[in-house]
Amino acid sequence: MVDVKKLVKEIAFDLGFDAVGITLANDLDSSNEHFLQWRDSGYAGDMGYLLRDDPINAKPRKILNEAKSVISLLVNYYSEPILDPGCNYGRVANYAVGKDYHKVLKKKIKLFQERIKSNINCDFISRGFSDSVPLLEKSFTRNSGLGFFGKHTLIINKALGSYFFICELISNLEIEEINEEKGTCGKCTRCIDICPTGALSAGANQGTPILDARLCISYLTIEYKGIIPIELREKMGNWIFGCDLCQVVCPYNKKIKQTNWSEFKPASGVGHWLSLKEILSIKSDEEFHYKFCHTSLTRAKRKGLIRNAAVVSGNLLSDEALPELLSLAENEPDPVIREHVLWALSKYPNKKAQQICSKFSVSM
Ligand code: B12
Ligand code: SF4
Ligand code: SF4
Repeated sequence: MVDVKKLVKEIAFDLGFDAVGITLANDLDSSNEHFLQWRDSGYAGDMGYLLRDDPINAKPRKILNEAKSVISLLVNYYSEPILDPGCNYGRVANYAVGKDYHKVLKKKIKLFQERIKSNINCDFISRGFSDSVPLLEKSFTRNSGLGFFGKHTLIINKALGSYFFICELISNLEIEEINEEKGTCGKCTRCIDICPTGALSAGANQGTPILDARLCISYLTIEYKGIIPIELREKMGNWIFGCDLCQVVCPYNKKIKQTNWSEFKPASGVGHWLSLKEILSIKSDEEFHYKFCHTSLTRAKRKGLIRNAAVVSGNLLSDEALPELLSLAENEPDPVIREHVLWALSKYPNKKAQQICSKFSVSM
């Protein structure tokens, strides 16, 4: 008789996953309720996939009818950022410095499914994914014994910290649960205190942590497609894609190991810093696609990334970016890009920048 739990763990570690946990495929009613309250408060912004009428959320059997268990797999993506190269560069969040994790992990999960199937003598049915269906992945991960919710709303694992991706495998395997990992933030509030936009708060519901996505730099720079509210632009600082500040200050991330996954190392993707000048000079969607199609930056598209680069340039007063901003102000037809470019130029104490701003009636 095969020890399924042992087998699943062995295969997972053999494929390079950094941690594995198991929970039953039951509906998570209290998490679902919390989610619905959260989005009804408007905190989901305009992330359409979270606003559907009957979300999958906490119901694994909506994804796989025969579901008996949910296996959570963690993938450490952390790489130490090199020193800040200065005012001509925008910072990329750690999860996005290497290859696009959706693509890399999809292949890995498929291998995981195939290996389990070939090792057990029963019908094995499963669905696997990472961040591609609207299931409350963090709640299932917490229940599978892999960590606890930190006040930054991410899952913290005592060995890995919080810089990891979560993958889920929902299947008809009947496996015993792994006990919940106990842990807590205690009195610490560093992430709430450091967040430049005030996106984090200890919610009213038993102190359940709340993130207002509309204020989160990660949402604004990756998911949000429109005009970034003026009062939030300076608070973005040098973040051009995503934000890690609430993780950088977390004591659970102080002694973590760098990733073993070559795909997620900076050399496989764009790295931790992007030249503002290079981003602002991308002329077409094709050029953008050619440069970034293997990375997570595709989510922002050319328009979003140039918009973000303009804001960061205005915040850092990048000298290298100035000629590109001037050229965009004269020639770029997209109204969202133009709005942010003119805002950035209004920050420069430079004659040409001021002339362009008065030409387009922007107050300095
Ligand atoms: C939408 C989304 C975002 C949004 C909103 C984030 C958020 N915190 O909700 C934005 C764009 C802002 C975002 C940002 C980031 N994201 Co994101 N995101 C998601 C996504 C797709 C859905 C999350 C969701 O449903 N949010 C809605 C809220 C209400 O749900 P929740 O956070 O799970 O809240 C639960 C808890 O509050 C819990 N709970 C906790 N305590 C208690 C106590 C009680 C009593 C109760 C009842 C409930 C409860 O109940 C709620 C419901 O489950 C998930 C993937 C997925 N399918 O799950 C990735 C995911 C959460 N993101 C991830 C990452 C890596 C990031 C970033 C770090 C990327 C970056 N560097 O820029 C940032 C981190 C920002 C932050 N501090 O959270 C990882 C997190 C891994 C981890 N360690 O936890 C995930 C899991 C993707 C993945 N598969 O790896 N993200
Ligand atoms: S990712 Fe940045 S903006 Fe979002 S909650 Fe964390 S510190 Fe705040
Ligand atoms: S910084 Fe402190 S409060 Fe925030 S998640 Fe880490 S331990 Fe918890």
